[in-house]
Parts: sequence; C-alpha cells; structure tokens
Amino acid sequence: MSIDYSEKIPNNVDLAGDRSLQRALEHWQPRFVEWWRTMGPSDFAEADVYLRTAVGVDAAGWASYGQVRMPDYRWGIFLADAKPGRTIGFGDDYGKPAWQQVPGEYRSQLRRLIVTQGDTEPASVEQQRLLGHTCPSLYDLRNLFQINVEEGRHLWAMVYLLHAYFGRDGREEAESLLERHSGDPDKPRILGTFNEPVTDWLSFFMFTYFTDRDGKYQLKSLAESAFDPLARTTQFMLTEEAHHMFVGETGLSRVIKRTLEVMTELATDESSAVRDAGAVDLPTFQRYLNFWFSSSLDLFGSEISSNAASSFATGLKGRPDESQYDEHRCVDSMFSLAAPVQDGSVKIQDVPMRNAMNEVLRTSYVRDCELGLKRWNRQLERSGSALRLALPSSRFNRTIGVWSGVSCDLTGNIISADEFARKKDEWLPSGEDRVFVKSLMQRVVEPARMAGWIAPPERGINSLPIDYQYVRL
Ligand code: BYC
Repeated sequence: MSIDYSEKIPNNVDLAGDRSLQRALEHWQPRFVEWWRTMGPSDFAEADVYLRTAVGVDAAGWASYGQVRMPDYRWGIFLADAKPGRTIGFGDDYGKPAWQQVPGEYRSQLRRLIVTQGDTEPASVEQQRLLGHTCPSLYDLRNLFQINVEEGRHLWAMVYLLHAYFGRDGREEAESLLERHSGDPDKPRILGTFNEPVTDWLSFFMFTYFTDRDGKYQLKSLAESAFDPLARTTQFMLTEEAHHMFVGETGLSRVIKRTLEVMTELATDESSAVRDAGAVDLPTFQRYLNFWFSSSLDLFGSEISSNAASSFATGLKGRPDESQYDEHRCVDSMFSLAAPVQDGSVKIQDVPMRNAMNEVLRTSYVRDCELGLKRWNRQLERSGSALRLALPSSRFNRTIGVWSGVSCDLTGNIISADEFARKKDEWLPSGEDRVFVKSLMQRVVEPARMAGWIAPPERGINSLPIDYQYVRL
C-alpha cells in the first residue's frame, strides 16, 4: 500500500479504515507536537531545513528531499510490505505462521520490548536538543535535524503498535513515552545511555556511531519477530537508521582527519599543542570513544538473561539476520562465557544459548564497531602517525551484567577499585576534557565554512554541493 500524504497522519496502514484507531492516534498527535515544541530541537522551529521524507517503503526511491520547517515535518506510520505466508524464523514455534495479532500470553513481554524501543527514540531527541546552537557547519546542522525528525518518526512507529494492538494499556504507555525525559531524576528514560547528556558534537558523533549502532542490532533482531507488524515496522526503521550511523562514522573520520592535518602542520602529536591549535587530540578522542562504547555495550542487557531466553523461545525477538544461522531453535546449544568470580579470577562457564542471546548480539555488535576503528587507524597509518585507536575490552566500565561493578582496565584485566579511580581520567573523559571539548563548540553557519576542529565532508547531501545552504536560518 502506498503512503497517503493527504491524511492528517500520513500512513500506509489504511488508518482511515479503522476509525477508532485513527481517533486515538489523532488524540495523541497534539501531545507529540507539544513534546516536540518543548523537548525537541531548541529554537529552530522557523528554519527551513533540507530534509528527506519517506514517500514509499521499497528500496528504490523511498524518500523525497525538500526544504521543510521541522514542526511541519510529516511524521507518519510506515510499515515494510507484508511477505505473504511469512513463517516464524526461530524459537519454539519455528516454521509456524507469523502472528498478525499478539498472543495473549506474550502480551506484557512484547509490550515491554516495544516500550523500551520506543523510549529510546524521543530520549535521543531530548539528549541532542541544544546541539543546534553549536553546530560546526550547516551541513552538520541539517544532519542533526534529519536524525531528530526521524527519531521522532520512530517514536510514531512504536506508538502505532501500542495503540493498534495493546488497547488501553498501550495508549497509557504511549502517553508515558512523552512523560519520561532524558536525565530527569524523577522520570528518567528506561535505558542508561539515554540519560547521558549529549551536549557537544564529539559526543554526538560518538553517540551516532556507537549508540545508533545498538539501535541497528536491536531493530534487526526485532525485524525477525514472530509478531509481523513489529517485524515490518522495524524493517522500515532500519532503512532510515543507516543514515544516522553514516553521520557518526563520517563525523568521527572528519574529526580525525582534521586532527591529523594539525599534527602534520605542527609536526607533533603532543596533546597540548594539538589542543592549542583548536583540534581534538587523539587521547581525548579515545577517552570519549571508551565512554560511549562501554555505555552502549550496557544497552544489550545482561550476559545471562532469562528475559532474553524467553523472548527468543517465544519468537518475540530473534538474532540479527536469523537466516545466517544453521539452527534456529537453540534448545541444546551452549555458549561459552567468561565471567568474574568472587576470588577475583575469571572463569569460563557454559550457558544455555537462549540465555546468552544478549551476549550473542553484543558480540556481533562489537565486531561491527571494529570496522570503523580499522578505517580510522588506516587514516592514522597513512598520515605517518604512530598512534592507534582501539576499542576497550567489553569488560571495561560496565554497569549492567556480569562485569557491572567489577573494576577492569582497558584490556579487561581485573584491577582494584583504587587503581581504577586513579586511572579513570586517563581512560574516560575528565572534567577538564569536557571543558576543552566544549570550548571548541563554536557555532558556524556560513554556507561554505566548517569549524576548525572538523574537516569538511567528502560530499554533500543528495548530490548537492557541500556549501549548499542546507538550513535557512
Ligand atoms: N540500562 O535480563 P536483562 C535505539 C534492564 S537503541 C538500564 O539484563 P533484557 C536508538 C532491562 O530493561 C535500541 N536498564 O536484559 C539508538 C530489564 O528491566 P525490566 C533500543 C537496563 O531484559 C540511538 C532488566 O534490566 N532498543 O534504538 O534482555 C538513537 C533486566 O534485563 C539496561 C532495545 O533495547 C540498561 N542499559 O533487556 C535512538 C530493544 N539493560 O524489564 C534510538 C528492546 C537492561 O526487568 N529492548 N536493563 O524492568 C530489549 O530488547 C531489552 O529490553 C534489552 C535487554 C536489550 C534492553
């Protein structure tokens, strides 16, 4: 079904054919708009932004581009096309027909997954709401806003499922999604990372590289769900999500590129000299990376999780690209897991595969994160620098799971809490790092200019030149 833009809520789910659902969503819509006004990007409501909007759900030509004011963006409900005869791809009901309705016995667990997913979307908009004021260029400003409006749409995607399939409970959860706020001490967002402030652009690029990539893995595993409307919704969200990770990866590459230019000009890799020249020194870059990577690892949940086992068994949540695996029930298989024991040593234990599903996802995620590191290290190598960037061990700085509260160094050795406290400022952004990074964040809005701490992108958006006026202020 094509997307109907003449509707108040654009959609391809025949909303007009279900009056009570349409009314319920039209009731939620002004609350969303009010939330966007108060918690979304601060102060740019009047700007024309060169945004893409979804116009179809197939790979060919799914989006159109144009100048739009953000409050006028057409947030809508778009599901990937149904695959007739789709069957469940994993778990106890492997091979049976996918569900078009929620089986009663799985209702609360499925609602919890949808709410957790939905909660992250507005959270990220809230986290980034002040960034527009310190944008390094109009190109970057536009990318920030593109991501923000799409995260808003991803909230719509989850709210549609809550309203359409979970009755009154779902409607209440949809309200709560606008009532919790990132970093709010009384009503925080559900997952840790989404309460961390993102108040500088280095953090923003780290977030879109590492945290949006968690989004990719979680969405991919939900795209396998036996609950077909969830699978179809998340499939389409993934299409939009790819750009968010592109912004993170290229953003970080551009920061490194500029740093290397400065290091070459000055013929030194001394942090203080690089900082004095207005670029991000690589040790600071590494500390930001250590923080956002370790925080994003927590988003996968505990290594050993009965929730994860049950979500897999029941067919609610699979593994990304489930078809790549030979075996889809995972009843007898085991997963070898290294976990700390009381005496301070590390033991390998065999855990039933279903209980280790969070760790299976986390392992694939870490491999994916490494690809960026390889590319950035090639940049360093080509420029003749001996410095290298690295992902810290996945035991480092964890607050969820078996490594939570265990002090580890960057390579994963267990150390004393005192030693961790002594080394913390070498490994994670210190107060001084944050002050320095903040000092670089000066707003640049002339079309052909870039802030001094970041190199220009290689190309513009949608074949436009880099100096195109992507945002008309
Ligand atoms: N912080 O058995 P456990 C994205 C909770 S990002 C705080 O360990 P389980 C995006 C957990 O909720 C993707 N709490 O793991 C990116 C549970 O609480 P309840 C978001 C945490 O249940 C950028 C309890 O601990 N999508 O889309 O398997 C911009 C025990 O849980 C954390 C999803 O996450 C944490 N880090 O949970 C915009 C997919 N980790 O239920 C968007 C949906 C765990 O006992 N969520 N807890 O109160 C899930 O699949 C699962 O809920 C989790 C793992 C992956 C979070």
